[in-house]
Amino acid sequence: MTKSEMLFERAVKYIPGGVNSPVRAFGSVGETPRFLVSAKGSHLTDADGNTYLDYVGSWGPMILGHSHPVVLEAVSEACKKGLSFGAATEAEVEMAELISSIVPSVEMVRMVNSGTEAVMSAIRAARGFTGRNKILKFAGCYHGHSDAMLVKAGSGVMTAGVPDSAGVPAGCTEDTLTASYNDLESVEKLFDAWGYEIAAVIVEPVGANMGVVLPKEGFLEGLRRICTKHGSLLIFDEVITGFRLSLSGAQGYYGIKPDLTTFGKIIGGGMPVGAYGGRKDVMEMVAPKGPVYQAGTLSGNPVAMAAGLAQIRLLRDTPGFYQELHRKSHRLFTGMEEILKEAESPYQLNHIGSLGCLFFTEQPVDDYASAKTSDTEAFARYFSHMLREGIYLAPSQFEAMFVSAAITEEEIEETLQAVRRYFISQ
Ligand code: KE4
Repeated sequence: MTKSEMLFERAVKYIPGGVNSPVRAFGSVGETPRFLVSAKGSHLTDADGNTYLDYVGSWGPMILGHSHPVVLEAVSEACKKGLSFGAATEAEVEMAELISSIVPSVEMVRMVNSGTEAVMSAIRAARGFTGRNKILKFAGCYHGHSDAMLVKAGSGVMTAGVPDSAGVPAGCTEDTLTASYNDLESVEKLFDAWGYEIAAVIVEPVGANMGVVLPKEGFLEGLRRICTKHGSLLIFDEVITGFRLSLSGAQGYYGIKPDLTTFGKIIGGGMPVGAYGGRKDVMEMVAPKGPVYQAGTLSGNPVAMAAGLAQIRLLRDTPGFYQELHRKSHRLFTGMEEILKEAESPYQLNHIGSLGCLFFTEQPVDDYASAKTSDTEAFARYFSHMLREGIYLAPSQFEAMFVSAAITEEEIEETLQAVRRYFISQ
């Protein structure tokens, strides 16, 4: 038995499914989860000493690569002053000022501890501000695991093939409306029926939890127009795209101004951090300023702030960071497309910036229904091949490849050779 197998055997006795988050279980790819022991730059090392090129990056946070010395130093210095105070600190002010200076739509921001918490709180603020209850989401988008969002959710919910979750009373989801991604008509229909009862529309501006699905021309602009017309708030869930698609996320990339934005992952530099923010008039509804209650013992934790501040400042201050990241990512994804073409493979590759997804389906993927036509068994075979080639991909068809700045040109070529060995010299 490998050490990972032994550890997994122990883990399943005390942790549901042996993991602390379902997508890590490798369930849909029929492999034993690799128990990792360390990570540096673009590389992971597992308990058996195997090393991998990392295209998961802890599901997004590690955009700089792992164990960046500047981030580690910042965390180490913060630790020496104490781990948590449960009181106001300068670091939280610096983080709020930094986010507001980078993301123009964010006039005020509240730190929380996860993307789930950010979304849950943003929705509460939207309902408190508008006095309305309905929330419109899109099938295949994943916004964390708060009850109201577990309706046709993506990510691990989609991987498990369970459209919704057990344990969520109908009362928690009866105000959640679901439309089809990239289908403005499906949104208009729901607004025709519920218009002035809809508090907010929440959307991943680039879908990355049903695999990667890009917004069609006019889709995001249409959501902005419809929300403004009905006095509903537009919430961009930028937990994945935030600080990744550009320094100011998808909203900066596409030039759309949401009313609220949720953040996670990159904002914490690898530590547990989420945030929600946006219009001042909405955010001033949040306690203790306003009547919308939200709180958290470790919100704005000084060590987590140190990691997040160090990472975001590096993203802001490194000349040409995004151009270089996108240039390398483009080489990877277009190289994969060339291999698929040479192999006369019908599979689809969606990509934007440093996000990409190879769908094992013959039809273009632009929403939940088309993503679901993917052959997850075929994906599992590809996943296992790449794992044996030392390439660590997300263990699900319905997740993204996350390219980090630490990946080198040579490592991209190595990756393309591994893809080639799968599709051409099979
Ligand atoms: P967390 O609560 O996992 O920090 O964030 C929830 C969340 C919210 N919004 C978006 C757009 C997200 O992608 C996520 C979490 N993403 C998944 C990966 N697809 C996290 C991985 C996991 O669940 O372990």
